[in-house]
Amino acid sequence: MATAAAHRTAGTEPGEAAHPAASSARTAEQQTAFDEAVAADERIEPRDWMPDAYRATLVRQIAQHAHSEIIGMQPEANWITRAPSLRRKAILMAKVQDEAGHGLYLYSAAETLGTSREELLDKLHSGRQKYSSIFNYPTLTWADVGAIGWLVDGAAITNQVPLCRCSYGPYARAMVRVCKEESFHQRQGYESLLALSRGTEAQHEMAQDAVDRWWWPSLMMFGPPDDESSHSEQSMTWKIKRHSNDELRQRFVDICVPQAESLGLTLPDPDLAWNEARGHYDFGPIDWTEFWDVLKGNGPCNDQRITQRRRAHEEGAWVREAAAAHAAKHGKATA
Ligand code: BYC
Repeated sequence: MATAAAHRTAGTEPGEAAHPAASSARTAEQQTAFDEAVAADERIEPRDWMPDAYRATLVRQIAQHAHSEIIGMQPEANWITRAPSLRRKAILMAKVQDEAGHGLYLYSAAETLGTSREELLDKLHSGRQKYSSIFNYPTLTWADVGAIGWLVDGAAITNQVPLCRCSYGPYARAMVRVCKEESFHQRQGYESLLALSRGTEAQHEMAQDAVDRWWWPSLMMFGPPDDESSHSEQSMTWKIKRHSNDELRQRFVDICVPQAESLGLTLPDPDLAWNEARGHYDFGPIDWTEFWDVLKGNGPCNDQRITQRRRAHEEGAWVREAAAAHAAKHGKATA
């Protein structure tokens, strides 16, 4: 808790006059305490006072993140029934289940900001909130499951490890567990791709084709370039984000190039080259028109993903009702 905790706690003190001047002085004090806590790298907790825009930004980002986790189950679940062995099937089922768990941690984190899960899901289903662009691409072959693990989970970890130090406590803590699981996912994707790459010629080609299709969309996951990122500057001041989109994208490229070499696969970018002066790999231009188009709903699978999500929600209504009835009955019995 911050040294200035007393000022940060939300609400009016008992007996405090609701006079406009007194109230605006109190808000200024709370704002100062909030700024000091962020500057001192302390965590902001649900009961602490926070600016409305900080709360709204967190709800937007955490909701988008939670939605990505549960929509991300779809392209992978597509291959559960066709996994090439019982071992691969068991691993994939566990991974898809983990993504549902990540969604739950994140919806819970968003609920601490005073917004209900129903409201967030309603906004997802009606297109008022987004999910990650990456999940609007299809999983065409078994190798796509490996490519998602290696590249998509790899990009997710690169983005999410700094979020473990996010200024908002519940989000930061949820990220710690998510990152541990994501790093396991990344390794299993790498191992699965390696097996294909070292397999028959056809398997090697399948792995290469998957990497060719997932590479550029994975780079887009980090969001638009810094000069087009509307939220980055403010989110970095609030220490919600610790690094800019371009910084994290570069970090990811630097990690992937040697990994691709070890896999015996190539990355589909003729401009990839080590730049001694920068100490980083240079890479070619990203097709941002494609990114914005996918965000507008025109990606290959946008309609399919949201239709399937709405259907799953409707078909699961009886489970939610049964759980609520059980909780009410149990509550009565306890009383
Ligand atoms: N996709 O100002 P910017 C996973 C939007 S789950 C869609 O840079 P910000 C996994 C952005 O919302 C991966 N939209 O935004 C799951 C904004 O639009 P609005 C999900 C995007 O928030 C299952 C506009 O573009 N990870 O890995 O500062 C299986 C301007 O952008 C995207 C997270 O959600 C995108 N890629 O930065 C396997 C991580 N990028 O809202 C794996 C948490 C940008 O103004 N989120 N937009 O209409 C973040 O770190 C940040 O929100 C972002 C974007 C870096 C993604």
